[in-house]
Amino acid sequence: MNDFERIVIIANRSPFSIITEKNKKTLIQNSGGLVSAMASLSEKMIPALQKQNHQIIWVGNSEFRKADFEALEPPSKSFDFYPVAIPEDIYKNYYHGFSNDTLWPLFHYFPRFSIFKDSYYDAYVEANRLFLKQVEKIIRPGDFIWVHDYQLLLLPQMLRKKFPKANIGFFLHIPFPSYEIYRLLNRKWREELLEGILGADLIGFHTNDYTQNFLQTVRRILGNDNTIRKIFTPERIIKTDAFPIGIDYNKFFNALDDKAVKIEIKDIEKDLNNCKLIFSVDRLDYTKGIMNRLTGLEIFLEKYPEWHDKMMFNMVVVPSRDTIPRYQKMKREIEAAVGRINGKFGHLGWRPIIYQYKSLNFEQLVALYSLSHVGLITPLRDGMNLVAKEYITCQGKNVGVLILSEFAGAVAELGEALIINPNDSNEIAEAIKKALEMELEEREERIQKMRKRIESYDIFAWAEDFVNQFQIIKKEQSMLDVKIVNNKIENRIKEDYRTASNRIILLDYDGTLVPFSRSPEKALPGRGVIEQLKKISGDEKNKVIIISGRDKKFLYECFGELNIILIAEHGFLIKYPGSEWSAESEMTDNEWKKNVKPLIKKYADRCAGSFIEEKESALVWHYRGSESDFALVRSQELKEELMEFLLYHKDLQLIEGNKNFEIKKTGYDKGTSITKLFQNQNFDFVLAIGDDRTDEDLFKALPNNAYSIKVGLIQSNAKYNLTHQYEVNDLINKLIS
Ligand code: GDG
Repeated sequence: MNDFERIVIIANRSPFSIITEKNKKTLIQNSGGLVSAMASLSEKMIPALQKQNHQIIWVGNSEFRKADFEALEPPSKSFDFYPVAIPEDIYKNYYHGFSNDTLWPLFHYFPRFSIFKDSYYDAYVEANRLFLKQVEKIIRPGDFIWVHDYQLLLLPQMLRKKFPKANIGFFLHIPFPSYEIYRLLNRKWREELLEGILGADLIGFHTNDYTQNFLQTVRRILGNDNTIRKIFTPERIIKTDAFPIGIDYNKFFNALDDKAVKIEIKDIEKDLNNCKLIFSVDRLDYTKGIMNRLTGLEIFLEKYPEWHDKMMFNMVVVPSRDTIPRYQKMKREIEAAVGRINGKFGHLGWRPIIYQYKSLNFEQLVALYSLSHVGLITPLRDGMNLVAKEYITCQGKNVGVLILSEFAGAVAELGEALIINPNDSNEIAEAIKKALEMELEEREERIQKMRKRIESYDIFAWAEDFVNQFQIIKKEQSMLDVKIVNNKIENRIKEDYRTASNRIILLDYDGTLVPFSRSPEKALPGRGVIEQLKKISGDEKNKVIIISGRDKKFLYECFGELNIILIAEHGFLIKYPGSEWSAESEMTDNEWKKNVKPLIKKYADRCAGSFIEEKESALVWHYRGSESDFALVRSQELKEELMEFLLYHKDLQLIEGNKNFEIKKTGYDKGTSITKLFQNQNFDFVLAIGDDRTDEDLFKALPNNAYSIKVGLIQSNAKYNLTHQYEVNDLINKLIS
């Protein structure tokens, strides 16, 4: 973490609450996944940070002011806390509303619970703005800003707009759902939320599945492609990755030797009456599968009466959001089910379920983890589930068995648990029996394997991994920064242009002179482009060339009237002003098209929105107009078939363009076609601009003094990059003005 001056954590939750007891105010540390994780992290980091003069700053929501917190003794010196005050009416719609009644159910695959209300979203935007206002006052250059969770999805982009160079990481603690679920959000919201997240440089999720869901959703909603989990926006490369959050392993493991924990263990043991203990603890929430767990237990008790009097299920439900009617209803249902099951199977000396609606202190929690023979964790969806990891870590002499839902993110790392589908009550019942009856040797083996993993990727390794990956992506971004045409480079180009007397300017068409369009015939040069081309080609010191993959008809219709050299079909055809078209190489054999066309046609027919373009020298399959994911699959299939075909046709080549595949003869390209132009010519200013892969041949063929510019932030043979297509027109205008 050495490269950053300070870490600024931004999360809705504040690490502390102020409570008043007997007229005395005290500061307590809040519970919950994120606060536990970050508190452990900062506690471990504090000595090092202080030595290096570094700090952890936490910005979170609270109704109290900073001075109120400073007046009280903090439970830990982990954080320098800056509260964000959110007026009550906004908070209600932002937190209980959009965060917990729209996003939370939707992201946990409960779309029917999601409420879509404009007033919720408006408050969400406002609350994110209030966070921005507080952060603005605190941050300094060099800070690492780490935004957390679903309450602040808009904040990364808000920060980016104000501080384009800021170091911004984002981590989502809940699942990122599939595209089909995410798209249920109103169009405006779903776009703005994704753009909000994309303000970060590094975006972390718990699992690879959530990462893939996010990448697919971004591609389908915003149209940004990705490769190896990197998203390319015009401005930046953004990295996404899986960082399965860990726990403070040593804190839990060492607690087993803690005196207070041992006392708790003795106390609980007394109450167990030699029964085997099944344990669960979770916040009151419909995602946690509490009712499913009870149904599974009921079946177990029905099917296996031999276990009556020999087991006990201690189910701790931690109060949460219980002012919301849905949660109140769920609580009543849970309590009714517990009463019914106890009534059905229990007797004076034994009840199968010990239900507690309260939170436990740390010692009680560890004691229960360590004493229980079975940890029963059955969420219907859970981002990660730290309880599962804590349970494994705290296995003492009993060596328990973890039963874990396949819908918890933790399952990706805890494959040795008994994995169940929480919707399958019979499976839960069987898993309980299996767990209770499992031999010690097998239990030990399973626990050891999982424990090792939890130990080596603990909360600190998680944070370090995130920060390391952050530094890597920042380096990658800065390598591109160096190449972006900034003011200094632009002035140099302008100055060299001004003083030169024999200039050559080579311009690609689609994606360079004009933006892409869904149908190529609609991507026509506007009046502005024609005017600037007229001007630049009207200067007798200039030789202007449009070098494109387009066919000769299109180029002639657009530019035939201008004093411009036209190169069509990626260098196959060339036309000087006032002359006819001539082919760069002989194209006597067009037989190959007869074989390739039916092959491509098959894919054009099977992929709605795609079509074939036939050029003199080439066949092109365009799929920009198709649904992107489907087209990706079809394009990979077509590629495979074409590659096989090309194995036997060495005179042909496949060019993967921007949303198109082109099959053409080998032996000429944009590079070869311009070599003639440079023969016996001594240009004192060379400028070439292009965005496509075919422009790479052009860039390679240029003399050393050339200014070659790639449009888009992609690695290239060009010397420089421009971020957006419209900047090409701006640059040309600057040269001619
Ligand atoms: C969100 C995501 C993700 C619970 N009851 C007591 C208590 N706890 C502590 C546990 C654990 C934490 O709270 C709960 O963490 P979870 O991960 O199970 O669940 P969420 O609060 O929903 O957290 C979740 C997490 O963020 C981290 O990214 O894993 O998927 O939903 O640490 O020990 N602690 C004490 N008494 C209790 O009664 N002392």
